[in-house]
Amino acid sequence: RVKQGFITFDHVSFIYPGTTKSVLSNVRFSVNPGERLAVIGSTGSGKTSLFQLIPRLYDATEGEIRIDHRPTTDYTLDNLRRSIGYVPQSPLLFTGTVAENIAWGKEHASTKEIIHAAKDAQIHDAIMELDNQYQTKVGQKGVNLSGGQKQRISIARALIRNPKILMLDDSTSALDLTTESKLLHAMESYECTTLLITQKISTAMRADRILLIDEGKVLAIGTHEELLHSSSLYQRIVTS
Ligand code: DCP
Ligand code: MG
Repeated sequence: RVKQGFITFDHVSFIYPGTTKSVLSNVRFSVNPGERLAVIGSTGSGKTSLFQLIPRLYDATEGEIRIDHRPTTDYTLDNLRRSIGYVPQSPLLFTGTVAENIAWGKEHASTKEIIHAAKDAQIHDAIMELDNQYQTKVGQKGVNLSGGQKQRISIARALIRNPKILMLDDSTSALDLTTESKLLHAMESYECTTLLITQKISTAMRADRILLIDEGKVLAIGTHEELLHSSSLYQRIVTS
């Protein structure tokens, strides 16, 4: 099958509705089908905002975003979002069981698929330690889970839909290095285009390429080696 998930940002600028500050300015880059791109940049640089434009949680103020050569505005929102597995920076679980939270958004998910996604997301073992395992109630009225556990349930929720594009917003920040490594390895079998925002250079280095953004502008995109040679900010981040 032809790999899908080609993403293009074509001169994209963005201002939040009702504000005047330009959060993204003239952003342009492409991500190849099946490529893994790490997005790095300091706090407030616009990483989450950039992510939110892809499933059209907001629309670009100027420019165009295309997926597989079609503007995102040409897709129905339903079709667009169905093809994207988006794990937000602070994922929300709804009141329901762990299994329901993982299966959310996928019709007729089988127990086997739920467990498979949970294993890949490195959350299966923790679920098995809960009182009622996959039937444990979570969300506002359920057991308290750690931020990292919620992130991994949210990752399982994204993986189970076998998305064309997988987007992780700082989703591995709470994980220890071994668990993160296992997760990134498991994700490789999904063949989706992956965008991951991370604070950790060691994580970014595992991607095919790195996008460095600063104050809403793309400063550099390339491999770790390329950025070391081309970007003084990147050099500073790596050596700090
Ligand atoms: N912003 C805004 N309105 C919102 C969200 C953000 O005006 N609803 C502003 C705050 C920042 C800028 O947009 O000045 C970029 O915010 P992002 O959340 O996109 O920044 P990051 O994701 O890069 O920051 P962090 O690393 O802290 O998550
Ligand atoms: Mg953010």
